[in-house]
Amino acid sequence: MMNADINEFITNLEKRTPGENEFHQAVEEVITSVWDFYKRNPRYEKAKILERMCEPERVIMFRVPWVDDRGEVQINRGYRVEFNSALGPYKGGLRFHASVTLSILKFLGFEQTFKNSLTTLPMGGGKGGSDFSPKGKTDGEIMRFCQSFMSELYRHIGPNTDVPAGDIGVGGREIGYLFGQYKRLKNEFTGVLTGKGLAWGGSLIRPEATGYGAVYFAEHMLQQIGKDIEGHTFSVSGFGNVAWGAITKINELGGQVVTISGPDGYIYDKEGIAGDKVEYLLELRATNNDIVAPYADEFGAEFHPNKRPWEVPVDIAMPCATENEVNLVDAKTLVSNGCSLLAEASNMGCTAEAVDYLSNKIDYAPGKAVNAGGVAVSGLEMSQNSMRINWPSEEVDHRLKGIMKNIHDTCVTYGKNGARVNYVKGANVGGFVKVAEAMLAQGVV
Ligand code: 2IT
Repeated sequence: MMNADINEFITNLEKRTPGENEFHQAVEEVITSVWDFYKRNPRYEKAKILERMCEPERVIMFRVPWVDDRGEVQINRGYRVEFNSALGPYKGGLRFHASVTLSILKFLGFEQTFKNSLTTLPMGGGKGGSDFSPKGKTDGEIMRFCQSFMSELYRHIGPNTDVPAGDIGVGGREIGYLFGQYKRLKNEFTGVLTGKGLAWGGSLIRPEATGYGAVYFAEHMLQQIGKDIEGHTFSVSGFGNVAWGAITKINELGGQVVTISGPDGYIYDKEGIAGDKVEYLLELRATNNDIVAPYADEFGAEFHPNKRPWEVPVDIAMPCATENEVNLVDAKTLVSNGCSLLAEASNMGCTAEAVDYLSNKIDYAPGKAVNAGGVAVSGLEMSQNSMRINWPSEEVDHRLKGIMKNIHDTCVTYGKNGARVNYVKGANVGGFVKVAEAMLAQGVV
């Protein structure tokens, strides 16, 4: 039940930001979690910390013109939402996908602020991207798009100002083209982007970090209730970078993954997705077709067109694709089929109704805690760039493990509820406190 004050806050937000539904959804979840804590600290309210947190410090929107392979002029829209710099330079990914709108990037930038705070590394929150769809584009088209995008973005970012990275549709190849154009325009070789190639400033474990970190987090959730990864079945959605990293680590720890998915439907592989099948995901992604169906032909698995993997009975679910990919019906199906834990590796992977249902029924943790390993290793990439050194993979993985444990501990500290942990409250309050204190200390800015 929403209390009247929260209702009023959200109504005001909706008036100021009409139509930004995903942003409203992300704000409502955080506000509801932190409200009691906020009210107990009148200093926060007096300084209007929540109102300020909900207004991005800066939003940049720009035209991205480019020429396709047929010589036709194409126009996309580029964005960078610089949400909150209380804890450090703006930090967060770039998403290239047809569904990108200001609302999507504001929800992501807002979430990123609390996520980055949870990592304990000095990073503010930001997000950017474009409605450009890499689907079906050639390498040359992607390069020209990235160059045009950076020709505007470069004046707003910098290693001490704003450090973008990848997200959906932006991987190593795109970061390379973006970095090349930044370097050319600025005549500076700096750590202005993360997710770089190993030979030119990237960090070991960054590609794996989001998925590995999510599985480390799920492992802590399981340990909290006296269980383990080993011997459990998992459903995973998506087939991109996050799914790949999660599946690799689940296999390593003795779990079995039986699903992946794409916009075209889902794969059910009863034998388990392991070995060569996991590496095949990288090939599938490199085709730029954004379909998962070819996996079924390649390995003789079931393909279920236009459906989501949540109807398959499993012990543990890990959404690794995109926002609102688990709705209330999916959540009920998962639980009635015996699923006892859902660790969200996608950002806001569950709808608000699904979150309400799941957090009362099973162990559920939100993306801002579960997937923070990705941006955490980006933070470590920034540190290595500043020191001009490269840590070995064991060092990075060791730090990643420590950070994920720490985030889990923070969730327990702020979310403990009898024998159980309310991970939504734990992550939101835990992320909020540091940002709020830093904002108070820095005055009305
Ligand atoms: O959602 C995320 O945390 C990311 N896409 C990674 C951001 C980053 O700066 O590495």
